[in-house]
Amino acid sequence: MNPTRTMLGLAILLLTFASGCKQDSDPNLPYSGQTLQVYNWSDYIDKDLISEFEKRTGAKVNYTNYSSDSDLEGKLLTGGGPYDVVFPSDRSMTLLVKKNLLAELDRQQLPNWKNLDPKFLGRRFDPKNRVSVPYFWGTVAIGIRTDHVKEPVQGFEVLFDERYKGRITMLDDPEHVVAIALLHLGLPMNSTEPADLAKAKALLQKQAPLVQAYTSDGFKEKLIKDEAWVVMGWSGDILQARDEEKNVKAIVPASGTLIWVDSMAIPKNAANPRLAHEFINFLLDAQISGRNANFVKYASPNQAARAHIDAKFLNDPVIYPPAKVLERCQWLEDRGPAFARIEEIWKQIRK
Ligand code: N2P
Repeated sequence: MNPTRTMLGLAILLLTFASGCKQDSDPNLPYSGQTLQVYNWSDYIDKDLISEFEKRTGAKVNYTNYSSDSDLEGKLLTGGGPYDVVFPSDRSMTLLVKKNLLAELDRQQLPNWKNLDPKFLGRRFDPKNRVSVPYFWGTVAIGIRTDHVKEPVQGFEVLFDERYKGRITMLDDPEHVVAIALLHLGLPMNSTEPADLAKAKALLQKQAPLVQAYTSDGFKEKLIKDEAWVVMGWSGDILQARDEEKNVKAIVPASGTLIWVDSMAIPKNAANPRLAHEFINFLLDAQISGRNANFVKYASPNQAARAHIDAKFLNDPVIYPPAKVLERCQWLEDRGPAFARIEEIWKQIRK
């Protein structure tokens, strides 16, 4: 065998090996070689923060997304993942607490807890915050393309306007869609009364031919690309679209809408709860949390982060609606077995 060629082969092998090693984290970092499984809503973090966390800790973050409460609930109820950190909505929290699927938090490992605004602690779904840490809050809002929708939009009426046939998108979420139909009809948003639900169903069935898509993670792109002109979406995602396309406008109906808060939580079957605490604590850091809020454009429950949030966002009524609008907003409740009635409506609309 030609010795020069053997040497060359060896050198290439060594180089490949060395460059492979370079990608590994510094072994002196505290979590080097460990992996964190994070399962979050789509478009709901400044991705740079993930690499920042990896750089600081040496851990590798395996970051995956979902786009509805039921995706997350389905995974956790069947032992999926396992995930180390998840982001349930207030409505999901009720179920996950009831099913005892979340791990008790260790506040000793969360020194940045002190940054949280007490107003957002002690919610009904977890009165002592044993298992949940507030992440962001927001509303269900309307996004429009002002280059197509010329008349003033007050509230949800535009979602049912025949002129926008084929250009309307709704969230892919039975509870949210039925709630908004009830609100639009002036009925109690959490009603399970068969008569109220029948009216909501009739309205949504009439609307169905106008709807281009039921999507919870696609409306942002559709607005930007001018495929959709009227969307029912999450407030921050619509603002993310507005950032990229000046013809996008976000509207929070002055008559009130659905308000929500999402939490960070650690599932009971998490493989690395210690690193999960580290990640949650990192996201609670005032500066990190401020950076994150500037990116996602949702409202922050982190008081200390406010110093790092751009004034234009703190003063944006779509992100922080004025008190008189907030007092007209409502939280989604766990309807228990009556949820079946909502699922039944959904089946009819989506058939
Ligand atoms: C983020 C969606 C926010 C989730 N893209 C609403 N709970």
